[in-house]
Amino acid sequence: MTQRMTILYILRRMAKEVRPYWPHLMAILLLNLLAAPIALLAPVPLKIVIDNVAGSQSLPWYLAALAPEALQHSRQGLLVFAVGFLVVIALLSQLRALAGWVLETYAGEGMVLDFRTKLFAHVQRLSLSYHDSKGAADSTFRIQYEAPALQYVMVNGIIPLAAALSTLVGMIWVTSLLDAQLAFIALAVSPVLFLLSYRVGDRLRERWESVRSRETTANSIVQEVLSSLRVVKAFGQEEHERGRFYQESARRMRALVKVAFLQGGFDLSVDITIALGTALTLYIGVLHVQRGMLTLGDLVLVVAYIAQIYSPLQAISKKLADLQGSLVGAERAYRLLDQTPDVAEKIHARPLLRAAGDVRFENVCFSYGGSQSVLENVSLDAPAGTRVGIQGSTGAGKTTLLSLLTRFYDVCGGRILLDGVDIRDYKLADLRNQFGIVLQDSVLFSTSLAENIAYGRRGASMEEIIAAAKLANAHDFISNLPEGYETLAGERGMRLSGGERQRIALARAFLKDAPILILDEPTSSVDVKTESSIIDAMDRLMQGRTTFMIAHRLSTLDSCDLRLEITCNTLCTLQTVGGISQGVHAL
Ligand code: M5T
Ligand code: MG
Repeated sequence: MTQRMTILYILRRMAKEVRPYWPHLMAILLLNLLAAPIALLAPVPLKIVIDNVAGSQSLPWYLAALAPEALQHSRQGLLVFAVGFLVVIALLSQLRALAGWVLETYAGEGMVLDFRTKLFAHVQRLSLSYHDSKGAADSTFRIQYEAPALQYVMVNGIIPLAAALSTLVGMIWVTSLLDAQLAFIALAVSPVLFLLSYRVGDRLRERWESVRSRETTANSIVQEVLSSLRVVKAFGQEEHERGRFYQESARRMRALVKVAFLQGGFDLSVDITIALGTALTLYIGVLHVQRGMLTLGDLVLVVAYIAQIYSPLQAISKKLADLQGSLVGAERAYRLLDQTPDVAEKIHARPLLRAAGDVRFENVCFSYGGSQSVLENVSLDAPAGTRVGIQGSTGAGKTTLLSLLTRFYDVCGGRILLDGVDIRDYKLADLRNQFGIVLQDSVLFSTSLAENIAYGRRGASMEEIIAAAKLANAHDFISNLPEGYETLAGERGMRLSGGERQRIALARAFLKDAPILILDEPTSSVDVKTESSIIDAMDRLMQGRTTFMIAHRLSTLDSCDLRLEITCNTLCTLQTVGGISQGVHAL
Protein backbone atom coordinates (compact mmCIF):
# COMPACT_ATOMS: atom_id res chain seq x y z
CA MET A 1 0.00 0.00 0.00
CA THR A 2 1.19 3.49 -0.74
CA GLN A 3 2.34 5.51 2.22
CA ARG A 4 -0.06 8.00 3.68
CA MET A 5 0.71 11.66 3.18
CA THR A 6 1.08 13.54 6.44
CA ILE A 7 -1.36 16.33 7.18
CA LEU A 8 1.46 18.86 7.24
CA TYR A 9 2.65 17.75 3.81
CA ILE A 10 -0.84 18.07 2.33
CA LEU A 11 -1.30 21.50 3.87
CA ARG A 12 2.06 22.72 2.57
CA ARG A 13 1.22 21.51 -0.92
CA MET A 14 -2.16 23.18 -0.78
CA ALA A 15 -0.66 26.45 0.37
CA LYS A 16 1.65 26.38 -2.66
CA GLU A 17 -1.23 25.41 -4.93
CA VAL A 18 -3.31 28.43 -3.97
CA ARG A 19 -0.52 31.00 -4.06
CA PRO A 20 -2.44 33.34 -6.43
CA TYR A 21 -5.20 33.51 -3.84
CA TRP A 22 -3.06 34.39 -0.87
CA PRO A 23 -4.11 38.07 -0.92
CA HIS A 24 -7.75 37.00 -0.94
CA LEU A 25 -7.14 34.56 1.86
CA MET A 26 -5.41 37.27 3.86
CA ALA A 27 -8.37 39.59 3.34
CA ILE A 28 -10.76 36.85 4.41
CA LEU A 29 -8.61 36.22 7.47
CA LEU A 30 -8.68 39.92 8.33
CA LEU A 31 -12.45 40.01 7.99
CA ASN A 32 -12.64 36.93 10.19
CA LEU A 33 -10.39 38.59 12.73
CA LEU A 34 -12.67 41.62 12.78
CA ALA A 35 -15.30 39.28 14.13
CA ALA A 36 -13.42 39.16 17.44
CA PRO A 37 -13.51 42.87 18.34
CA ILE A 38 -17.10 43.02 17.15
CA ALA A 39 -17.89 40.05 19.34
CA LEU A 40 -16.05 41.76 22.21
CA LEU A 41 -18.33 44.75 21.83
CA ALA A 42 -21.52 42.70 21.67
CA PRO A 43 -22.18 42.37 25.44
CA VAL A 44 -21.11 45.96 26.19
CA PRO A 45 -24.61 47.53 25.79
CA LEU A 46 -25.90 45.03 28.34
CA LYS A 47 -23.16 46.02 30.77
CA ILE A 48 -24.03 49.71 30.31
CA VAL A 49 -27.70 48.95 31.01
CA ILE A 50 -26.92 46.95 34.15
CA ASP A 51 -24.10 49.04 35.64
CA ASN A 52 -24.92 52.54 34.41
CA VAL A 53 -28.64 52.67 33.59
CA ALA A 54 -30.16 50.30 36.18
CA GLY A 55 -27.22 50.65 38.58
CA SER A 56 -25.68 53.95 39.48
CA GLN A 57 -22.02 53.50 38.62
CA SER A 58 -20.38 56.02 36.33
CA LEU A 59 -19.37 55.18 32.78
CA PRO A 60 -15.84 53.64 32.57
CA TRP A 61 -13.28 55.78 30.68
CA TYR A 62 -13.21 53.65 27.52
CA LEU A 63 -16.97 54.05 27.10
CA ALA A 64 -16.99 57.67 28.15
CA ALA A 65 -14.59 58.31 25.27
CA LEU A 66 -17.06 56.74 22.86
CA ALA A 67 -20.37 58.13 24.12
CA PRO A 68 -21.50 61.59 22.92
CA GLU A 69 -21.17 64.17 25.67
CA ALA A 70 -24.90 65.01 25.64
CA LEU A 71 -25.96 61.44 26.43
CA GLN A 72 -23.55 60.78 29.27
CA HIS A 73 -25.28 62.67 32.02
CA SER A 74 -28.78 61.20 32.17
CA ARG A 75 -29.94 57.61 32.52
CA GLN A 76 -32.25 58.15 29.56
CA GLY A 77 -29.32 59.39 27.51
CA LEU A 78 -27.19 56.37 28.48
CA LEU A 79 -30.03 54.03 27.55
CA VAL A 80 -30.26 55.64 24.09
CA PHE A 81 -26.49 55.27 23.78
CA ALA A 82 -26.65 51.58 24.78
CA VAL A 83 -29.45 50.85 22.30
CA GLY A 84 -27.76 52.78 19.47
CA PHE A 85 -24.52 50.96 20.22
CA LEU A 86 -26.32 47.63 19.83
CA VAL A 87 -27.66 48.53 16.38
CA VAL A 88 -24.27 49.75 15.14
CA ILE A 89 -22.63 46.52 16.31
CA ALA A 90 -25.27 44.42 14.53
CA LEU A 91 -24.76 46.42 11.33
CA LEU A 92 -20.98 46.10 11.49
CA SER A 93 -21.22 42.40 12.10
CA GLN A 94 -23.57 41.87 9.13
CA LEU A 95 -21.45 43.95 6.76
CA ARG A 96 -18.39 41.99 7.77
CA ALA A 97 -20.22 38.73 7.13
CA LEU A 98 -21.39 39.88 3.70
CA ALA A 99 -17.93 40.94 2.54
CA GLY A 100 -16.49 37.69 3.89
CA TRP A 101 -19.06 35.61 2.08
CA VAL A 102 -18.44 37.23 -1.31
CA LEU A 103 -14.66 36.94 -0.98
CA GLU A 104 -14.82 33.36 0.22
CA THR A 105 -16.97 32.30 -2.69
CA TYR A 106 -14.76 34.06 -5.22
CA ALA A 107 -11.45 32.75 -3.87
CA GLY A 108 -12.77 29.29 -3.00
CA GLU A 109 -14.41 28.64 -6.34
CA GLY A 110 -11.46 30.17 -8.17
CA MET A 111 -8.94 27.86 -6.55
CA VAL A 112 -11.12 24.80 -7.20
CA LEU A 113 -11.49 25.81 -10.84
CA ASP A 114 -7.72 26.12 -11.24
CA PHE A 115 -7.04 22.87 -9.44
CA ARG A 116 -9.68 20.98 -11.41
CA THR A 117 -8.29 22.26 -14.69
CA LYS A 118 -4.80 21.23 -13.61
CA LEU A 119 -6.03 17.74 -12.71
CA PHE A 120 -7.94 17.43 -15.98
CA ALA A 121 -4.92 18.51 -18.02
CA HIS A 122 -2.80 16.02 -16.12
CA VAL A 123 -5.29 13.19 -16.60
CA GLN A 124 -5.23 13.78 -20.35
CA ARG A 125 -1.46 13.53 -20.31
CA LEU A 126 -1.47 10.23 -18.45
CA SER A 127 -0.88 7.24 -20.66
CA LEU A 128 -3.54 4.90 -21.98
CA SER A 129 -2.17 2.09 -19.83
CA TYR A 130 -3.03 4.10 -16.71
CA HIS A 131 -6.58 4.73 -17.84
CA ASP A 132 -7.02 1.19 -19.10
CA SER A 133 -6.18 -0.14 -15.65
CA LYS A 134 -7.84 2.52 -13.47
CA GLY A 135 -10.93 3.30 -15.50
CA ALA A 136 -12.33 6.70 -16.36
CA ALA A 137 -14.74 6.89 -13.41
CA ASP A 138 -11.96 7.03 -10.85
CA SER A 139 -10.32 10.04 -12.49
CA THR A 140 -13.68 11.73 -13.06
CA PHE A 141 -14.54 11.34 -9.41
CA ARG A 142 -11.24 12.77 -8.26
CA ILE A 143 -11.55 15.78 -10.55
CA GLN A 144 -15.18 16.51 -9.74
CA TYR A 145 -15.52 15.55 -6.09
CA GLU A 146 -12.07 15.52 -4.52
CA ALA A 147 -10.74 18.76 -5.98
CA PRO A 148 -13.13 20.97 -3.93
CA ALA A 149 -11.26 19.72 -0.85
CA LEU A 150 -8.87 22.56 -1.58
CA GLN A 151 -11.62 25.08 -0.91
CA TYR A 152 -12.89 23.31 2.19
CA VAL A 153 -9.46 23.11 3.71
CA MET A 154 -8.07 26.52 2.76
CA VAL A 155 -11.16 28.72 2.94
CA ASN A 156 -13.54 26.88 5.23
CA GLY A 157 -10.86 25.20 7.32
CA ILE A 158 -7.58 26.98 7.83
CA ILE A 159 -8.96 30.52 7.83
CA PRO A 160 -11.61 29.91 10.50
CA LEU A 161 -8.99 27.95 12.43
CA ALA A 162 -6.52 30.83 12.33
CA ALA A 163 -9.28 33.32 13.12
CA ALA A 164 -10.54 31.17 15.98
CA LEU A 165 -7.03 30.91 17.38
CA SER A 166 -6.53 34.66 17.40
CA THR A 167 -10.01 35.27 18.79
CA LEU A 168 -9.09 32.83 21.49
CA VAL A 169 -5.91 34.70 22.33
CA GLY A 170 -7.75 38.04 22.36
CA MET A 171 -10.57 36.74 24.52
CA ILE A 172 -8.17 35.17 26.99
CA TRP A 173 -6.27 38.45 27.24
CA VAL A 174 -9.38 40.56 27.82
CA THR A 175 -10.89 38.09 30.26
CA SER A 176 -7.67 37.83 32.24
CA LEU A 177 -7.68 41.62 32.62
CA LEU A 178 -11.10 41.34 34.26
CA ASP A 179 -10.45 38.22 36.29
CA ALA A 180 -7.25 36.26 35.70
CA GLN A 181 -8.27 33.30 37.83
CA LEU A 182 -11.49 32.82 35.91
CA ALA A 183 -9.68 32.99 32.58
CA PHE A 184 -7.25 30.34 33.72
CA ILE A 185 -10.03 28.03 34.93
CA ALA A 186 -11.90 28.49 31.69
CA LEU A 187 -8.80 27.47 29.77
CA ALA A 188 -8.11 24.40 31.85
CA VAL A 189 -10.34 22.35 29.55
CA SER A 190 -8.37 23.08 26.39
CA PRO A 191 -5.78 20.29 26.76
CA VAL A 192 -8.64 17.83 27.04
CA LEU A 193 -10.14 19.20 23.83
CA PHE A 194 -6.91 19.00 21.89
CA LEU A 195 -6.22 15.50 23.04
CA LEU A 196 -9.71 14.50 21.94
CA SER A 197 -9.27 16.09 18.50
CA TYR A 198 -5.95 14.41 18.01
CA ARG A 199 -7.16 10.94 18.91
CA VAL A 200 -10.42 11.11 17.00
CA GLY A 201 -8.93 12.91 13.97
CA ASP A 202 -6.76 9.95 13.02
CA ARG A 203 -9.58 7.47 13.24
CA LEU A 204 -11.90 9.77 11.32
CA ARG A 205 -9.41 10.02 8.51
CA GLU A 206 -9.24 6.27 8.16
CA ARG A 207 -13.01 6.03 8.02
CA TRP A 208 -13.30 8.81 5.49
CA GLU A 209 -10.88 6.93 3.28
CA SER A 210 -13.17 3.97 3.24
CA VAL A 211 -16.20 6.18 2.46
CA ARG A 212 -14.40 7.77 -0.47
CA SER A 213 -13.24 4.55 -2.02
CA ARG A 214 -16.77 3.08 -1.84
CA GLU A 215 -18.12 6.24 -3.35
CA THR A 216 -15.73 5.91 -6.29
CA THR A 217 -16.70 2.31 -6.85
CA ALA A 218 -20.44 3.08 -6.83
CA ASN A 219 -19.74 5.93 -9.21
CA SER A 220 -17.78 3.73 -11.60
CA ILE A 221 -20.62 1.26 -11.73
CA VAL A 222 -23.01 3.99 -12.87
CA GLN A 223 -20.57 5.27 -15.43
CA GLU A 224 -19.70 1.85 -16.77
CA VAL A 225 -23.30 0.72 -17.02
CA LEU A 226 -24.50 3.90 -18.69
CA SER A 227 -21.72 3.81 -21.24
CA SER A 228 -22.47 0.18 -22.10
CA LEU A 229 -26.22 0.38 -21.70
CA ARG A 230 -26.81 -1.42 -24.99
CA VAL A 231 -25.04 -4.51 -23.73
CA VAL A 232 -26.71 -4.35 -20.31
CA LYS A 233 -30.15 -4.14 -21.92
CA ALA A 234 -29.38 -6.78 -24.52
CA PHE A 235 -28.45 -9.27 -21.82
CA GLY A 236 -31.23 -8.16 -19.48
CA GLN A 237 -28.73 -7.44 -16.72
CA GLU A 238 -30.43 -4.33 -15.31
CA GLU A 239 -31.39 -6.10 -12.10
CA HIS A 240 -27.90 -7.48 -11.60
CA GLU A 241 -26.35 -4.04 -12.12
CA ARG A 242 -28.89 -2.47 -9.78
CA GLY A 243 -27.84 -5.00 -7.14
CA ARG A 244 -24.16 -4.25 -7.67
CA PHE A 245 -24.82 -0.54 -7.36
CA TYR A 246 -26.97 -1.01 -4.29
CA GLN A 247 -24.37 -3.14 -2.55
CA GLU A 248 -21.56 -0.67 -3.09
CA SER A 249 -23.74 2.29 -2.13
CA ALA A 250 -24.95 0.50 0.98
CA ARG A 251 -21.34 -0.17 1.98
CA ARG A 252 -20.65 3.51 1.52
CA MET A 253 -23.67 4.35 3.62
CA ARG A 254 -22.51 2.06 6.44
CA ALA A 255 -19.04 3.62 6.33
CA LEU A 256 -20.63 7.06 6.47
CA VAL A 257 -22.81 6.10 9.43
CA LYS A 258 -19.64 5.02 11.23
CA VAL A 259 -18.12 8.41 10.46
CA ALA A 260 -21.25 10.17 11.73
CA PHE A 261 -21.19 8.07 14.89
CA LEU A 262 -17.57 8.89 15.58
CA GLN A 263 -17.99 12.55 14.73
CA GLY A 264 -21.23 12.82 16.74
CA GLY A 265 -19.55 11.21 19.75
CA PHE A 266 -16.66 13.58 19.38
CA ASP A 267 -18.92 16.65 19.18
CA LEU A 268 -20.76 15.45 22.24
CA SER A 269 -17.55 15.06 24.24
CA VAL A 270 -16.39 18.52 23.17
CA ASP A 271 -19.69 20.10 24.17
CA ILE A 272 -19.78 18.32 27.52
CA THR A 273 -16.20 19.33 28.31
CA ILE A 274 -17.10 22.91 27.50
CA ALA A 275 -20.31 22.81 29.56
CA LEU A 276 -18.26 21.57 32.52
CA GLY A 277 -15.82 24.42 32.04
CA THR A 278 -18.62 26.99 31.85
CA ALA A 279 -20.31 25.61 34.95
CA LEU A 280 -17.08 25.78 36.88
CA THR A 281 -16.34 29.37 35.83
CA LEU A 282 -19.89 30.47 36.64
CA TYR A 283 -19.63 28.88 40.08
CA ILE A 284 -16.30 30.50 40.86
CA GLY A 285 -17.42 33.79 39.29
CA VAL A 286 -20.39 34.02 41.64
CA LEU A 287 -18.07 33.34 44.58
CA HIS A 288 -15.88 36.22 43.38
CA VAL A 289 -18.91 38.54 43.20
CA GLN A 290 -19.94 37.50 46.72
CA ARG A 291 -16.47 38.31 47.95
CA GLY A 292 -16.65 41.67 46.19
CA MET A 293 -13.81 40.87 43.80
CA LEU A 294 -16.07 41.44 40.79
CA THR A 295 -19.14 43.60 40.06
CA LEU A 296 -22.28 41.84 38.86
CA GLY A 297 -21.98 43.65 35.52
CA ASP A 298 -18.40 42.43 35.21
CA LEU A 299 -19.53 38.88 35.96
CA VAL A 300 -22.06 39.09 33.11
CA LEU A 301 -19.28 40.40 30.90
CA VAL A 302 -16.87 37.67 31.97
CA VAL A 303 -19.44 34.91 31.47
CA ALA A 304 -20.22 36.30 28.03
CA TYR A 305 -16.48 36.40 27.24
CA ILE A 306 -15.94 32.91 28.51
CA ALA A 307 -18.65 31.75 26.14
CA GLN A 308 -16.66 33.60 23.45
CA ILE A 309 -13.49 31.81 24.52
CA TYR A 310 -15.26 28.53 24.25
CA SER A 311 -16.77 29.14 20.88
CA PRO A 312 -13.35 29.37 19.15
CA LEU A 313 -12.12 26.45 21.22
CA GLN A 314 -15.15 24.47 20.15
CA ALA A 315 -14.69 25.63 16.56
CA ILE A 316 -11.04 24.60 16.58
CA SER A 317 -11.67 21.12 17.91
CA LYS A 318 -14.63 20.50 15.62
CA LYS A 319 -12.83 21.94 12.59
CA LEU A 320 -9.88 19.65 13.19
CA ALA A 321 -12.23 16.69 13.02
CA ASP A 322 -14.28 18.09 10.15
CA LEU A 323 -11.23 18.65 8.03
CA GLN A 324 -10.30 14.98 8.03
CA GLY A 325 -12.79 14.18 5.24
CA SER A 326 -11.45 16.98 3.07
CA LEU A 327 -7.85 16.02 3.78
CA VAL A 328 -8.61 12.54 2.53
CA GLY A 329 -10.12 14.08 -0.61
CA ALA A 330 -7.10 16.29 -1.13
CA GLU A 331 -4.74 13.37 -0.68
CA ARG A 332 -6.61 11.38 -3.33
CA ALA A 333 -6.50 14.32 -5.75
CA TYR A 334 -2.75 14.67 -5.15
CA ARG A 335 -2.20 10.98 -5.72
CA LEU A 336 -3.72 11.40 -9.17
CA LEU A 337 -1.54 14.43 -9.81
CA ASP A 338 1.54 12.47 -8.73
CA GLN A 339 1.02 9.77 -11.34
CA THR A 340 3.80 10.25 -13.84
CA PRO A 341 2.82 9.70 -17.45
CA ASP A 342 4.81 6.67 -18.66
CA VAL A 343 4.86 8.14 -22.15
CA ALA A 344 6.76 11.30 -21.35
CA GLU A 345 8.16 14.05 -23.51
CA LYS A 346 11.87 14.76 -23.35
CA ILE A 347 12.84 18.13 -21.94
CA HIS A 348 14.40 19.44 -25.13
CA ALA A 349 12.19 17.51 -27.50
CA ARG A 350 12.52 18.25 -31.24
CA PRO A 351 9.74 20.09 -32.94
CA LEU A 352 8.37 18.49 -36.11
CA LEU A 353 6.35 20.46 -38.59
CA ARG A 354 5.58 17.90 -41.26
CA ALA A 355 7.33 14.56 -41.53
CA ALA A 356 8.30 13.09 -44.89
CA GLY A 357 6.91 9.77 -43.66
CA ASP A 358 9.92 7.40 -43.50
CA VAL A 359 9.06 4.84 -40.84
CA ARG A 360 11.46 2.26 -39.51
CA PHE A 361 10.98 -0.25 -36.70
CA GLU A 362 14.22 -1.66 -35.30
CA ASN A 363 14.03 -4.80 -33.14
CA VAL A 364 10.96 -3.52 -31.38
CA CYS A 365 9.74 -5.48 -28.35
CA PHE A 366 6.62 -4.76 -26.40
CA SER A 367 4.43 -6.20 -23.65
CA TYR A 368 1.47 -4.69 -21.81
CA GLY A 369 3.15 -4.94 -18.44
CA GLY A 370 2.38 -8.60 -17.81
CA SER A 371 4.87 -11.35 -18.42
CA GLN A 372 3.46 -12.15 -21.85
CA SER A 373 5.19 -10.28 -24.61
CA VAL A 374 3.04 -9.14 -27.52
CA LEU A 375 5.76 -8.20 -29.98
CA GLU A 376 9.31 -9.49 -30.15
CA ASN A 377 12.11 -8.20 -32.32
CA VAL A 378 9.89 -6.59 -34.89
CA SER A 379 11.72 -4.77 -37.65
CA LEU A 380 10.35 -3.13 -40.74
CA ASP A 381 11.30 -0.40 -43.11
CA ALA A 382 8.73 1.73 -44.90
CA PRO A 383 10.07 4.65 -46.91
CA ALA A 384 7.81 7.66 -47.41
CA GLY A 385 4.75 6.90 -49.49
CA THR A 386 4.75 3.13 -48.90
CA ARG A 387 1.46 1.37 -48.37
CA VAL A 388 1.97 -1.27 -45.74
CA GLY A 389 -0.72 -3.92 -45.32
CA ILE A 390 -0.74 -5.81 -42.04
CA GLN A 391 -2.62 -9.00 -41.39
CA GLY A 392 -2.62 -11.54 -38.62
CA SER A 393 -5.01 -13.47 -36.47
CA THR A 394 -7.08 -11.77 -33.80
CA GLY A 395 -4.97 -10.76 -30.84
CA ALA A 396 -1.73 -11.12 -32.80
CA GLY A 397 -0.71 -7.57 -31.99
CA LYS A 398 -1.61 -5.58 -35.12
CA THR A 399 -3.30 -2.71 -33.31
CA THR A 400 -0.52 -2.79 -30.73
CA LEU A 401 2.13 -2.39 -33.43
CA LEU A 402 0.51 0.81 -34.68
CA SER A 403 -0.19 2.11 -31.16
CA LEU A 404 3.56 2.06 -30.66
CA LEU A 405 4.06 4.23 -33.73
CA THR A 406 1.74 6.94 -32.35
CA ARG A 407 3.34 6.54 -28.89
CA PHE A 408 0.11 5.55 -27.18
CA TYR A 409 2.55 3.17 -25.52
CA ASP A 410 6.33 3.22 -25.54
CA VAL A 411 8.39 0.31 -26.80
CA CYS A 412 10.00 -1.97 -24.19
CA GLY A 413 13.00 -2.63 -26.39
CA GLY A 414 14.39 -1.49 -29.76
CA ARG A 415 13.28 1.74 -31.33
CA ILE A 416 11.03 3.31 -33.92
CA LEU A 417 12.38 5.94 -36.26
CA LEU A 418 10.42 8.58 -38.14
CA ASP A 419 12.48 10.30 -40.82
CA GLY A 420 15.56 8.78 -39.20
CA VAL A 421 14.89 10.16 -35.71
CA ASP A 422 13.72 8.15 -32.71
CA ILE A 423 10.05 9.05 -32.20
CA ARG A 424 10.76 9.56 -28.49
CA ASP A 425 12.89 12.58 -29.43
CA TYR A 426 10.01 14.50 -30.96
CA LYS A 427 7.53 16.67 -29.14
CA LEU A 428 4.56 14.44 -28.44
CA ALA A 429 1.92 16.73 -29.89
CA ASP A 430 4.01 17.28 -33.03
CA LEU A 431 4.55 13.56 -33.45
CA ARG A 432 0.85 12.75 -33.13
CA ASN A 433 0.03 15.52 -35.53
CA GLN A 434 1.69 13.46 -38.26
CA PHE A 435 -0.99 10.77 -38.19
CA GLY A 436 -4.41 10.47 -39.68
CA ILE A 437 -6.14 7.63 -37.90
CA VAL A 438 -9.26 5.68 -38.79
CA LEU A 439 -10.07 2.84 -36.43
CA GLN A 440 -12.22 -0.25 -36.65
CA ASP A 441 -14.99 1.47 -34.74
CA SER A 442 -14.71 5.20 -34.99
CA VAL A 443 -15.78 7.26 -32.04
CA LEU A 444 -17.35 10.63 -32.67
CA PHE A 445 -18.03 13.44 -30.25
CA SER A 446 -21.50 14.54 -29.31
CA THR A 447 -21.21 17.76 -31.34
CA SER A 448 -22.27 18.47 -34.93
CA LEU A 449 -20.96 16.41 -37.85
CA ALA A 450 -19.12 19.47 -39.17
CA GLU A 451 -17.26 19.89 -35.89
CA ASN A 452 -16.49 16.19 -35.82
CA ILE A 453 -14.91 16.37 -39.25
CA ALA A 454 -12.92 19.44 -38.23
CA TYR A 455 -11.64 17.77 -35.06
CA GLY A 456 -8.12 17.27 -36.41
CA ARG A 457 -7.91 20.81 -37.78
CA ARG A 458 -9.68 23.36 -35.66
CA GLY A 459 -10.77 26.42 -37.57
CA ALA A 460 -11.18 24.70 -40.96
CA SER A 461 -13.67 26.54 -43.16
CA MET A 462 -17.04 25.05 -44.10
CA GLU A 463 -15.85 24.70 -47.72
CA GLU A 464 -12.87 22.65 -46.58
CA ILE A 465 -15.09 20.49 -44.41
CA ILE A 466 -17.47 19.81 -47.30
CA ALA A 467 -14.58 19.09 -49.65
CA ALA A 468 -13.20 16.55 -47.15
CA ALA A 469 -16.65 14.97 -46.75
CA LYS A 470 -16.94 14.66 -50.54
CA LEU A 471 -13.55 12.96 -50.78
CA ALA A 472 -14.66 10.57 -48.04
CA ASN A 473 -17.91 9.76 -49.88
CA ALA A 474 -19.77 11.15 -46.89
CA HIS A 475 -21.21 14.30 -48.43
CA ASP A 476 -24.25 12.58 -49.97
CA PHE A 477 -25.52 10.96 -46.81
CA ILE A 478 -24.82 14.06 -44.73
CA SER A 479 -26.74 16.28 -47.18
CA ASN A 480 -29.69 13.90 -46.95
CA LEU A 481 -29.97 14.39 -43.20
CA PRO A 482 -32.57 17.02 -42.26
CA GLU A 483 -30.02 19.16 -40.49
CA GLY A 484 -27.10 18.34 -42.78
CA TYR A 485 -23.69 19.18 -41.36
CA GLU A 486 -25.29 20.57 -38.22
CA THR A 487 -26.76 17.18 -37.26
CA LEU A 488 -25.68 16.20 -33.77
CA ALA A 489 -23.80 12.93 -33.72
CA GLY A 490 -25.15 11.83 -30.32
CA GLU A 491 -23.01 10.47 -27.51
CA ARG A 492 -19.98 8.72 -29.03
CA GLY A 493 -21.65 9.21 -32.42
CA MET A 494 -24.28 6.61 -31.62
CA ARG A 495 -26.94 8.32 -33.71
CA LEU A 496 -25.12 7.30 -36.88
CA SER A 497 -24.64 3.85 -38.37
CA GLY A 498 -21.24 2.17 -38.26
CA GLY A 499 -20.58 2.86 -41.95
CA GLU A 500 -21.59 6.49 -41.60
CA ARG A 501 -19.29 6.94 -38.63
CA GLN A 502 -16.44 5.43 -40.62
CA ARG A 503 -16.93 7.89 -43.44
CA ILE A 504 -17.00 10.82 -41.02
CA ALA A 505 -13.74 9.50 -39.59
CA LEU A 506 -12.28 9.30 -43.09
CA ALA A 507 -13.38 12.86 -43.81
CA ARG A 508 -11.64 13.85 -40.59
CA ALA A 509 -8.45 12.20 -41.85
CA PHE A 510 -8.78 13.92 -45.26
CA LEU A 511 -9.12 17.29 -43.59
CA LYS A 512 -6.20 16.70 -41.27
CA ASP A 513 -4.05 15.92 -44.30
CA ALA A 514 -1.37 14.15 -42.25
CA PRO A 515 1.65 12.55 -43.94
CA ILE A 516 1.10 9.14 -42.31
CA LEU A 517 -2.14 7.19 -42.26
CA ILE A 518 -3.21 4.48 -39.88
CA LEU A 519 -6.23 2.50 -41.01
CA ASP A 520 -7.12 -0.16 -38.47
CA GLU A 521 -9.73 -2.39 -40.11
CA PRO A 522 -11.92 0.55 -41.10
CA THR A 523 -14.17 -1.62 -43.24
CA SER A 524 -14.67 -4.59 -40.98
CA SER A 525 -18.11 -3.58 -39.74
CA VAL A 526 -19.78 -2.43 -42.96
CA ASP A 527 -21.61 -4.04 -45.86
CA VAL A 528 -19.98 -4.70 -49.23
CA LYS A 529 -21.43 -1.62 -50.92
CA THR A 530 -20.34 0.72 -48.14
CA GLU A 531 -17.02 -1.07 -48.03
CA SER A 532 -16.36 -0.36 -51.67
CA SER A 533 -17.30 3.28 -51.17
CA ILE A 534 -14.96 3.47 -48.15
CA ILE A 535 -12.16 1.68 -50.02
CA ASP A 536 -12.62 4.07 -52.88
CA ALA A 537 -12.28 7.00 -50.47
CA MET A 538 -9.31 5.37 -48.74
CA ASP A 539 -7.51 4.92 -52.06
CA ARG A 540 -7.78 8.63 -52.60
CA LEU A 541 -6.66 9.34 -49.05
CA MET A 542 -3.58 7.12 -49.34
CA GLN A 543 -2.17 9.05 -52.30
CA GLY A 544 1.23 10.39 -51.40
CA ARG A 545 1.12 9.25 -47.76
CA THR A 546 2.82 6.48 -45.88
CA THR A 547 -0.04 4.18 -44.95
CA PHE A 548 -0.39 1.37 -42.48
CA MET A 549 -3.52 -0.59 -43.13
CA ILE A 550 -4.77 -3.48 -41.05
CA ALA A 551 -7.40 -5.74 -42.54
CA HIS A 552 -8.89 -9.12 -41.91
CA ARG A 553 -10.52 -9.23 -45.33
CA LEU A 554 -7.30 -9.76 -47.23
CA SER A 555 -8.64 -8.44 -50.54
CA THR A 556 -8.65 -5.00 -48.92
CA LEU A 557 -4.86 -5.16 -48.78
CA ASP A 558 -4.44 -5.89 -52.48
CA SER A 559 -3.26 -2.43 -53.31
CA CYS A 560 -0.46 -2.45 -50.72
CA ASP A 561 3.22 -2.28 -51.65
CA LEU A 562 4.32 -4.29 -48.68
CA ARG A 563 2.29 -7.10 -47.10
CA LEU A 564 3.21 -8.21 -43.63
CA GLU A 565 1.78 -10.78 -41.30
CA ILE A 566 2.15 -10.92 -37.56
CA THR A 567 2.49 -14.45 -36.26
CA CYS A 568 4.04 -15.71 -33.05
CA ASN A 569 4.81 -12.18 -31.86
CA THR A 570 6.84 -11.22 -34.87
CA LEU A 571 6.54 -10.01 -38.44
CA CYS A 572 6.97 -11.94 -41.65
CA THR A 573 7.03 -10.41 -45.10
CA LEU A 574 4.44 -11.94 -47.35
CA GLN A 575 4.89 -9.91 -50.44
CA THR A 576 6.86 -6.97 -51.64
CA VAL A 577 5.48 -5.35 -54.71
CA GLY A 578 7.99 -4.09 -57.29
CA GLY A 579 8.70 -0.49 -58.06
CA ILE A 580 9.62 0.82 -54.67
CA SER A 581 10.56 -2.60 -53.34
CA GLN A 582 14.19 -1.58 -53.09
CA GLY A 583 13.75 0.04 -49.77
CA VAL A 584 10.64 -1.78 -48.69
CA HIS A 585 11.31 -4.95 -46.84
CA ALA A 586 10.94 -6.51 -43.50
CA LEU A 587 14.41 -6.58 -42.06
C1 M5T B 1 -2.53 -7.95 -28.88
C2 M5T B 1 -3.14 -7.97 -25.46
C3 M5T B 1 -4.31 -8.68 -26.09
C4 M5T B 1 -3.71 -9.43 -27.23
C5 M5T B 1 -2.45 -8.67 -27.56
C6 M5T B 1 -5.04 -3.40 -25.96
C7 M5T B 1 -4.43 -4.48 -25.08
C8 M5T B 1 -4.09 -5.71 -25.60
N1 M5T B 1 -3.52 -6.69 -24.84
C9 M5T B 1 -3.26 -6.45 -23.51
O1 M5T B 1 -2.73 -7.32 -22.81
N2 M5T B 1 -3.60 -5.25 -22.95
C10 M5T B 1 -4.17 -4.24 -23.69
O2 M5T B 1 -4.46 -3.15 -23.16
O3 M5T B 1 -2.27 -7.73 -26.52
O4 M5T B 1 -3.65 -7.09 -28.93
P1 M5T B 1 -4.03 -6.23 -30.23
O5 M5T B 1 -2.81 -5.59 -30.74
O6 M5T B 1 -5.14 -5.35 -29.90
O7 M5T B 1 -4.48 -7.37 -31.25
P2 M5T B 1 -4.94 -7.26 -32.78
O8 M5T B 1 -5.18 -5.84 -33.14
O9 M5T B 1 -3.98 -8.00 -33.59
O10 M5T B 1 -6.32 -8.05 -32.74
P3 M5T B 1 -7.69 -7.78 -33.51
O11 M5T B 1 -8.69 -8.54 -32.77
O12 M5T B 1 -7.97 -6.30 -33.48
O13 M5T B 1 -7.53 -8.29 -34.89
O14 M5T B 1 -3.34 -10.71 -26.82
O15 M5T B 1 -4.87 -9.56 -25.16
MG1 MG C 1 -6.94 -4.65 -33.45
